[in-house]
Amino acid sequence: MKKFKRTLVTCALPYANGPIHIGHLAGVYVPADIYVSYLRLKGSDVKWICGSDEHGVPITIKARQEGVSPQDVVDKYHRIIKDSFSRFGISFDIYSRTTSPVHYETASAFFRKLYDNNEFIEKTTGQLYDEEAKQFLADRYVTGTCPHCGNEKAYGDQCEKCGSSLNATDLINPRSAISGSVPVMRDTKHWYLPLDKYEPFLRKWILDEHKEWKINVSGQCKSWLDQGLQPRAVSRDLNWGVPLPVDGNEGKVLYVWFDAPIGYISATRELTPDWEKYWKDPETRLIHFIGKDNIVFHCIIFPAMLKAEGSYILPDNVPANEFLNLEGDKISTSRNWAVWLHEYLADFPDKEDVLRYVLTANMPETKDNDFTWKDFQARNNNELVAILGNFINRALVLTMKYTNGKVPVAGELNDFDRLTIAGMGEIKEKMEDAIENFRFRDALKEFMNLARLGNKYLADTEPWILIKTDPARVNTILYIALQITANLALASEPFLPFSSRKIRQFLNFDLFNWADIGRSDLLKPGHQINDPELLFEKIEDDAIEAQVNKLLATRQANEKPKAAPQKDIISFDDFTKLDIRTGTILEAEKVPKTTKLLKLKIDTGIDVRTVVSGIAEYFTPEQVIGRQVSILVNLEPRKIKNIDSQGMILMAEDSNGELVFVQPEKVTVNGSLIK
Ligand code: B3M
Ligand code: ZN
Repeated sequence: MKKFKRTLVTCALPYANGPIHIGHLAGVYVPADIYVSYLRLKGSDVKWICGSDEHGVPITIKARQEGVSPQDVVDKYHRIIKDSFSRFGISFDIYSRTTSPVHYETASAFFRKLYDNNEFIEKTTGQLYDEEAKQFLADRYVTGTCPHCGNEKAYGDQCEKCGSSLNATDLINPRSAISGSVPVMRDTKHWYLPLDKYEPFLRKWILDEHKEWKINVSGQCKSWLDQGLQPRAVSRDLNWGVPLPVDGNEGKVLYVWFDAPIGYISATRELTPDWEKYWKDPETRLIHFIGKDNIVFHCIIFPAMLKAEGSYILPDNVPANEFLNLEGDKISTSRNWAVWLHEYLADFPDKEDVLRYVLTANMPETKDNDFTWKDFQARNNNELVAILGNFINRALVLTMKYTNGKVPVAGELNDFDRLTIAGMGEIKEKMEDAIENFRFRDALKEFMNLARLGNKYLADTEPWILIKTDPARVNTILYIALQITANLALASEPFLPFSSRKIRQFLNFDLFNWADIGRSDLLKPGHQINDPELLFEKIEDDAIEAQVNKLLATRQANEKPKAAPQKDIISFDDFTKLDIRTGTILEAEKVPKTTKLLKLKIDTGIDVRTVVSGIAEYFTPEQVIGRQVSILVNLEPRKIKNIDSQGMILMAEDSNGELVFVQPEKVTVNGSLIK
């Protein structure tokens, strides 16, 4: 593999429309943290970039749901995300955001350069438009059936089930995610990146020049390339995003997947004046850590953008992970089916490394995998406590007991001693190979083999027995056990940074180079260690039951259908136009040749009038005669099945679609004003 002078690592920019969950961590951020930490320990020149992805339709949908502005949404979740990453030890060099001024400037300039070089195809085409919401529907504003796999919940830009990237007009039976209505086609102009023009280059670059990429990544790229790449719109009719830097196009913004990857560049600009060294010098190795649903954007679209711009390097590897599921079900923000990082940190204080360990041990590196709370408890108790914690504790407690915490002088080493020391070096090589090839589960297993090596060494030499007869031999054994402990302090840093810090504190040791792993002279004779504490504690059943019950409650809540999203905000003046009164149903009969309609005669207190109401599937005429109801009396009269209907009675439709009357809690004089 080519030797590079420096490495630039990026992580997918999480949408700032919700917190971070374990799927994000296992898919993207923990693997990247292990990798960057390893490079730092080796003394490499590495920069690690991330930030919040703050544009795009998911943000505006969340804002609509919460009745706030998109900026309010991103400000809230940017803060939650950034804080939880930091508290979990995810050590980016910068965590920026795509509403930053530097990003707007960088993304606009990037687009403008391609525009000025006539890289884009300008096209006016029919786009889906919601006449109720008076808005074009792009990306997640429209859902429908995926033309490739039949998933009925595909989005306008992507199908999460088969990973296909889509244009909204590809969807079968599209529906507006805003009003639920069937969209119409309306012409609008957009700018398209001619991906087809870059197909030969991309095919050669990915399939010939990067055969080392993970098969799940190159496989997905190959299927897109084989389907034939189409020009892709990189602008949108939205009022939230980086404004299109072309005069006369107010109301148009850059497509979020055009601007977001440029966020890596703008964040690097914020981080260092040397940013061009990291983005334009071929001596830099660029690596994107992402989840599999982002492969097309990082291996096809962004590289095509970079190629078109002409001055940037391309990613050298994109080690995308697959998905992590939770208790056998897909993690879902909308269904709240997740273990949220900020909630985990609150429920399990000082156990950051337990989650890091379990997510690494279950990392979905080549196929989807599952997180269960039972497995979380088992790995903590049977591996972290029983193997790693047990060895560290025994080595340190025995040293406190037999040498008052001083590293003893070692006597003559025997074959077993030498074999054990050699084992440390072998394990180090296997860890390095695994990390450098993005196999973090294997790397963690090798790390734990280092702890197993220590446990075996103590079990086979039994210093607690020898102490009675051969204290000099015990000194040698403790000396080696302490060197293994120091090696574990170093080797644990990428995987378990919080524990690494604790072990170094116990050892009163702050050496910090990967190259020193494998050495058996890290702690010098006479060095004084500190009083040890337990590195891990058992997790009891009740803590796990509480988490499982929390998920069960979530599942039950999900089974209860959700209330429809709030409609657009109206003014008080709008509300005062409604004239709603109490009224009594005097007569009722079914409307012939219909199943849903009743013809009602209602005393409104103002007059007696006819109203046609769609309640026949829920009430018989007999059930409604004499009932007092709420009636909107100043609704424009409508002819329904040739009957003049003057007004509307108010019904409440629950989430099962059942209708119930909205009526005063006790009988009032007809015509009483409802306000
Ligand atoms: N915001 C993450 C996602 O698709 C997306 C990544 C952008 S990386 C430039 O969930
Ligand atoms: Zn699909």
